[in-house]
Amino acid sequence: MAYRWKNTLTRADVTPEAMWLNRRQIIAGAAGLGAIAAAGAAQADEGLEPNSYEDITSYNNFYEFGTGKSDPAENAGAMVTDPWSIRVDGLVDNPGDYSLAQLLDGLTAEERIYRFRCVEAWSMVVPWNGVELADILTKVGIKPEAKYVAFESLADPETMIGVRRQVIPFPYVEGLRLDEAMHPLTIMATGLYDRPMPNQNGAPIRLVVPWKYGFKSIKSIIRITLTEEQPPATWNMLQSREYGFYSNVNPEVSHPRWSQATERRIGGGLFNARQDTLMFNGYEQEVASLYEGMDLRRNF
Ligand SMILES: Nc1nc2c(c(=O)[nH]1)N[C@H]1C(S)=C(S)[C@@H](COP(=O)(O)O)O[C@H]1N2
Ligand SMILES: [Mo]
Repeated sequence: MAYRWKNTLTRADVTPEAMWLNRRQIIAGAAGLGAIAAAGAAQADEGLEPNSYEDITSYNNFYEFGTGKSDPAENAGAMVTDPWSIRVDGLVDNPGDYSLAQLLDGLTAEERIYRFRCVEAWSMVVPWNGVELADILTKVGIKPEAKYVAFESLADPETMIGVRRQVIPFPYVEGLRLDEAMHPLTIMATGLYDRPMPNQNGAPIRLVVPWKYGFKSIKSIIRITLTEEQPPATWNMLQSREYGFYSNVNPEVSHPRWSQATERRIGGGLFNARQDTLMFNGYEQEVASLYEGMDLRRNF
């Protein structure tokens, strides 16, 4: 795939956080002081070099289409993503079945270049396009009792070979605490590289939570529910000893079967040395305060 950036990539392009943090700061006033520091940190970043479109769309986890890394690219073409309807229910003011266009109406997608770290210890850098989940949630109206957000993926045996074979229980479900869901880094992505989201990456809309292991970033979402109780999450249900509800990227907390201290950057080439995994995947300044007072070994 020969897709290239339309423009030359500058340092400003690879630090979009700086821009939105600035915007938020203006809106949030004093609450944004930490955000300014975070924007500074983002600018001092190594200058994130996005993986190629080919890497991002050919090496995937999407068990609805099989467990192999190339299965989603091979099989996800069968999924019908238009029309697409999303049920919004639970502790919201405006529940209902929304078309994708209705849900996104009035919101403008922006680019976010994020590190993406799978619990399997590989990583990529992805130039997503999407909207902040907070903007969607604010639009549908959050009731004061809401404490969590639950998500559910499409599970269609007709078009999804992994669902037919029941490789794991479906539908795939995930959840976030409300403050995590409302964090400005958390987006609902509808595209990447300024193209519509490829099916294998979770078309037409998927969650991206860059400081958490990749499995939290649930794909092809058909339902969003605000709840008072912590919702179930697929990998946590399957192996709670290995996959916690929080699953924040943490180089100091090993998976029971492997270290999380380093990672392999996909597309790094033959001589690509493993690189150090960063606390909260490099977003520590932005998100650490969400977990103040929590034991990150117990709440892994
Ligand atoms: N519905 C659904 N969402 C999912 C998965 C899945 O199997 N089904 N896999 C997760 C895992 S383990 C990872 S690492 C990421 C992979 O996203 P990518 O293929 O866009 O890199 O999607 C996550 N979201
Ligand atoms: Mo993953």
